[in-house]
Amino acid sequence: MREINFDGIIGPSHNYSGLSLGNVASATNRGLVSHPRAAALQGLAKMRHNLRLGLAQGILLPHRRPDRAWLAALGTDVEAVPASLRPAAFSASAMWAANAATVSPAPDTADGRCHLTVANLRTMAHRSHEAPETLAQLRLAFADARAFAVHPPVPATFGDEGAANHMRLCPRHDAPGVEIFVYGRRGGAYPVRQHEEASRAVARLHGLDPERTLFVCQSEAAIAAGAFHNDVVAVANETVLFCHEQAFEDRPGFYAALKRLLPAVEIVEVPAVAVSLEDAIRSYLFNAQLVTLPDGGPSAGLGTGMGLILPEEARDTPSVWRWLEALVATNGPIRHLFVVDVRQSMANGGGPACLRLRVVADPATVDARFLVDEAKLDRLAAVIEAFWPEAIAPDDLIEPGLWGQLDGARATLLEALDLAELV
Ligand code: SUG
Repeated sequence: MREINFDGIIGPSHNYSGLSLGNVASATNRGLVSHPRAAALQGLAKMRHNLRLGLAQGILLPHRRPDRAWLAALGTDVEAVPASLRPAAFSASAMWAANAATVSPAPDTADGRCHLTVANLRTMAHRSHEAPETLAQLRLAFADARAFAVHPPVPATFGDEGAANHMRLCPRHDAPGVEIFVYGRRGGAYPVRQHEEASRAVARLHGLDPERTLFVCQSEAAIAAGAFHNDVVAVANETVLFCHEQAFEDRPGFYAALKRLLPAVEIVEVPAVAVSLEDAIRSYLFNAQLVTLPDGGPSAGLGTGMGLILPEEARDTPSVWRWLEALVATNGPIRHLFVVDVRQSMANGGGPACLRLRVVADPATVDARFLVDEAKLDRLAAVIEAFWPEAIAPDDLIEPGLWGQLDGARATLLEALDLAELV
């Protein structure tokens, strides 16, 4: 059993429509010309980087965009859709796989299976229609019912944003852990996306031990500063919680509960005097992938310990980079910094960790079509090079020629993966 990161392949309709209120990057970059081909290749390069560290890598596929079924349910179609709805029907937001589902690995659950609950993403219109396709993909990838249980979304009355608001701490990935659900109550001028009732429902559906499950309120200050998901201000891996001082509403209460449940926990907290919430959000310091480097794997020369896979924006933000360099010099649990270029996704508020869904499982129990090695990444890159649009300006979304190109690009990718049944 090991951790597998399933990255969302960035779809051919990737564009900047400024759809996410409370997501500073999405609002700031509204109307810019996007580069879907470069975006998807950046995503593949991150996967390749992580494979070369010896990590296990999987993929999730772009959804059908424009989403004609969603438009039909709204009484319209791609020709007649009002301008107010059009960008939502075209969004490539399924790329942010951390919002696909919440995952509880087998060692934590009552029936000893890995449970996944698809997120309803009901707060943002453009994300609210991801769930049916996500469910179809997860049912295929995790079809082995002895190893997995895949649940449909909880009722949309209660907003659920998936793994972006969930953390797991454990002695080792394959040992029972403590699962932490982070919900919001207030967000200043911004919407709260994760509802406490949704978190509690997911924990029940997954058969988690109430004694080893925490429900923690995200701080209003963090949401109001632009941390629309908890994974913008905190990330956990095995025994390490890496977070901003202002991430949680009741910080002492949460830390005390966590230390009681997992005495080995190491809390690496970044003080606001060193890195302001604003710098943390601009740089996506906490949206790094915090990973355990495999013993004896390709990364063996680096020694042991954990590494952070950070966006370039973290290196470009002086307060953040200073703090990180001091962190790795202390020889604590986090020893390595890796920088990847995911600027196209970052400009919509999605960093390295947003792009991946973590699943702890035996890779042999996963449908192999959803797992990648470098040769498969080469094949995917060739399809993207040939079929993904080079650039999209928001006004291009009205062009019928683009719609056909988007359908064809996705169909070609699915065929290359032997996943035509998803077309
Ligand atoms: O839901 N951006 C996404 C970013 C999701 C990041 N995921 C995590 N933090 N796990 C969102 O706000 C912007 C799309 C646009 O504006 O066109 C967007 O949906």
